[in-house]
Order: sequence, then C-alpha cells, then structure tokens
Amino acid sequence: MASFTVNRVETSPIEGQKPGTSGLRKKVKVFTQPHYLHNFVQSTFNALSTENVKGSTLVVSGDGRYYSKDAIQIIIKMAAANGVRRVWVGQNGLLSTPAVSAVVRERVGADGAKANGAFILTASHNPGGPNEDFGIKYNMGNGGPAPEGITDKIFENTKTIKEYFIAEGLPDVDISAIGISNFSGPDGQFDVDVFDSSSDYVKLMKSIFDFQSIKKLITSPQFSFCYDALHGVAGAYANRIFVEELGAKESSLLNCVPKEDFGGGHPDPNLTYAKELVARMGLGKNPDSNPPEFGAAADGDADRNMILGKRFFVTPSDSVAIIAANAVQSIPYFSSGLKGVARSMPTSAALDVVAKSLNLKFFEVPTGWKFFGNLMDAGLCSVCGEESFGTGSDHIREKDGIWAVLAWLSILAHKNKDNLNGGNLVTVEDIVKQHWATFGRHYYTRYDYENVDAGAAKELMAHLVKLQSSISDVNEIIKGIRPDVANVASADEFEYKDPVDGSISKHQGIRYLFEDGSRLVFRLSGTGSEGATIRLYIEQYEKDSSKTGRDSQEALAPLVEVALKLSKMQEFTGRSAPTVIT
Ligand code: VG1
Ligand code: CO
Repeated sequence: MASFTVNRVETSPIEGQKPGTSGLRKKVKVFTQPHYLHNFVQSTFNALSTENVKGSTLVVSGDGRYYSKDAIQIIIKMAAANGVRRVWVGQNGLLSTPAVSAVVRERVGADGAKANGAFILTASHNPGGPNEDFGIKYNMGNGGPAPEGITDKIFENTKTIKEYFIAEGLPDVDISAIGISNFSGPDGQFDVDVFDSSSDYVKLMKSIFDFQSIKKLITSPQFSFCYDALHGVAGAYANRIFVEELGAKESSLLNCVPKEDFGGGHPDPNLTYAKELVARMGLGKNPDSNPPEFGAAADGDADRNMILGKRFFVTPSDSVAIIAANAVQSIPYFSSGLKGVARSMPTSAALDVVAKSLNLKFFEVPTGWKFFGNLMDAGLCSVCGEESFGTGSDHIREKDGIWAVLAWLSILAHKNKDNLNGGNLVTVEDIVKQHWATFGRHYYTRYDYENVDAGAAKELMAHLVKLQSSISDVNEIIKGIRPDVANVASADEFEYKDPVDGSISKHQGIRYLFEDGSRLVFRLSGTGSEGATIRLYIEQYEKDSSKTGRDSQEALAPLVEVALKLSKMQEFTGRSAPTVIT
C-alpha cells in the first residue's frame, strides 16, 4: 500500500470565488491559475462540519468537461490530506448531476460506507474547452446542493484563506479502470473507489418507472423516438437506458458520446442550441420531413431536459404541470399520491392551476434547485420544476433530465396502452392541448440577453426597482406603450422565507404582477462566467379554451413591448434583440 504525507501550502485569498445559482463557474483559464481550485476546495472543507471531512466518504465526478480529469486528481490529493477516508469516482470521472445525487443517497460501498457529500465538476449548460467554462459545486449528504448558509460560509472562507492541505506525493489514480486503490496516510487508510457511472442511477430509475410498459411504447411500430445528449454526460446513460433497457434503436441517439468540449457546441437543450434535434423533430429553419413522435435533449451535466413532440415544443413550465397532473396514474413511484408540488418563481403558473385543482400543497421558491431540497426532505413536495428546462422529483435532490424523459414516456405509454396495436396514437401535442383545454394555457416566453455589460445590467435592474415605488406611474407609462395591456396590480422584489428552516432569501427577481394574472419578471443570471445575463420572463394566462391555440410570440407581443420599453432594455444594454428566445 503506497503511503503519503501531507503538505501544507501557503496561499492568499483570490477574488470572485462566490458560488452562484449552482456553484462556482469561471473560464478554464481562471480555474487553472495557481491555487485557484485549491483555495475553493479548502474553503469548502473548512465550511463543513468535522464529521463531513475527517473519516468521511466523498463523491468526486462531473460532466467530463475539459479540465475535469486534472481537477479530480487535485481534489483526491486534497481530500486525502484533509483526512477524508474514501473518495468515490465515477469511471472516467463521469457522473451526471442527478447520478451524483443518486449515488450520495443510494450507493453503499464494498465496505458498507455511505457518502457524506460530493464535489460535482460541471458548468452545466455552459460550453466547455480550454477557452470555455469549468465549474465546481458541493452537494450535501441528502444529495442536494449546499444551502446558502454553507455557500456563504465557503465564500467567506475564500476571502480569508491562508493555507491549504494537499498530499502532493499521492500518485495519480487511474480513473479509467473500475476498482479500489488503497493508500496510507497520517490519518490511516485512504481509498479511491472508481465505479460504474450508470448502474446506481439505472437501478433507481427502474424502481420508479414501469420499464416494461415504456418498452412496449418505444418498440411499437407506431412510435418513434429521438434523444440528443449534446455531447454531454447524458450520453453515458442514454445507451444503457434507452437502447439496452427500453429497446430504442441506436440510431435514435444523437450526440451521445460525451466530449470534453461538447463537440464545440453549447450544451444547452433549448430551441436555439439543440439545432440538430430541433430540425429532426420538424421544427426550426430546415426541418426534416418525417419527424419522430417524441424527442428530447439534455444539457452538459444531464440535469436539464427539453421535451418535443412531432413539430411541437413543450414549454418546461407546461411540462412540470403536465407531469404533476398525470403522475399518479402513469408513474408507479407516485401511485399513492403526490405530497405536494413546487416551482421556481419565474416558472409559469401552469403548475399552480394543477395544484389547486388536485388540492395539492404548493410552493413557490427562488430560482435554483437548492430551494426544493428542504421541502422534499420535510416530505412536503414530490414533483417540482423550473422554466429553465429543469424538472424533477423527490427521488433525488437535483433536477433530472433523463427522469423527465422517462416521466413523459410513462405518460405516453399510459395514454396509449390500448392503442399500440393499430389504434390512433395519443401524441405529445394531443396531451398538451388536452391539458390546456382542461386547465387553461399560460402563454410564456423568456428573453435572455447574454454577456451584457455588468454595470449596464445593474442600472437596468435599479431602474426597474425604482419604478416600483409608484404603481400608478407605472400604469401611466404602460397605457402610453400599449393601452390594450391590463393594469399592474402590484410590483416587488421576490423574497422567500423557507417554510422548513425559516431562512430568508432576498432580491430573488423583480416582479410586475398584472390584474389579469399576467407577469413580467426580470432577473440577473447567477450561472454566467463573464459579464451579466439579463433574463426577462413574460407570462399571460388564457382560460378560454377557444383561445389557447395561438402562437405564443404573437399572443405575448403586447406584453413583450411593454417589458422592453418599461425596462428601457435597448437604452441600457445597447441590444435591439435578445441572444436567446425560449
Ligand atoms: C439558471 C436557471 C436556473 C437553474 C440554474 C442551474 O440559473 O435560470 O433555473 O436552476 O441555471 O441550472 P441563472 O441564475 O443563470 O438564471 V444548471 O443545469 O446550469 O445547473
Ligand atoms: Co445542468
């Protein structure tokens, strides 16, 4: 057994190591500066309680983006030096974000160990490569992202750090080969356990869904299927689940080989960046002529999902509402009922309407998955979602891209259980339109202005807050822009009091709430690595089922005009159009 000693390295604080919506995300060039990653990892160890470090079990893996392999070796050496007992690494350093959550919650090591926490190495939907982004975040023993109490502490530690500990002499571990390596250090034995990236996750999915009925759907000649991993880590799961377990054709998988640079693309599953899938599904500029019945895509770390039907886009806000409305009948895991549902504030109120009609507990939380975890741990929430292509449940404590696809396939399988021998297929579009007919439709769109000048973005937000002091002035301005738009009833900055631990999160987005239920929301992104990204969310409710079939950009045009003029978007940012419209 190789032995190692501990090196104490002097360091000094590095500016800007504040974790954002989901961890610390920066350019690779920033992360590879001397001490940069080390400072953040040591600051995290120092923010945790002793039992989560000394003698603990730590998962370290991620979406496989550029710099992950080096980062994993550094974190292993720092874990050893800080008295961690064992580090678990997915083969080749690959674990999707939901799989990390599943591993933390479910995996039992050969020696009976359970994980105390995890470092997830990902910048999610941001591009990867030597000139692109890297990221790191810490998840707790419940499998969910560290709450703000911990991330604030980490940030404070980064501002005062003087030293870190690393076992420089520990040899690099071969993370391409499954197996356990043992070492001995000053605190005793230290192990690195490299394990199969997908087996724990696949086992969990099989315990939630009825794979037999999904397989019947997928292998039926009436159905066709397509999945695009955008070269993210979802590819490591897609073949196992969709092809091996569920009988999909190999040709139904697009971009399912994980790549360090995501093939040069932007691993963000939306109508702009998932171009190939969008075309294959008969949407976009050069649509294929015979699209599949169902298509889906994932982001870099596979926690996001985009759901498409034949020539049809399902908004993520509708998706979570439809899953909630159909979960009990279609998904065995939920057969005894839902404990409650939750959405992030900017997500449309489609879920609210379902919750009301099914008499379910309902919660509205700030953006970012960490806020759902407390609700789930307290048994208050079963299904939740965000407008940003994030959907999930209390099976883990992260959003889960493949879970969302399996949920949709389950709903389709359930609705078509008597149709697969020649009857008319109930399609994705049918399900969504039926949902609108029952619950009404929330027209919804999001405008993203990426990489705008940070100062200008702040000024725009300050302008919007200032306007809120007089609603009558706001209504005056709006009447001048579009007299056909309803009056604003109230306006505020969203603030959240966690019903479980009472913690308060302020400044979580600027809201303008209209008398007819329409909403405008403005937020600054907390996941970018450069400049600022302004997100504008626009929503309008239509209850009349004869009016739910309009094109959403057309239906929302008056509100969009109000939002852009009220915020003085072009004046502040110099942008005449957003970078991405969803
Ligand atoms: C974005 C989304 C948010 C999501 C977060 C992390 O945050 O809006 O809903 O939880 O990304 O998702 P922001 O602060 O940029 O708006 V992921 O897949 O990047 O971990
Ligand atoms: Co992600």
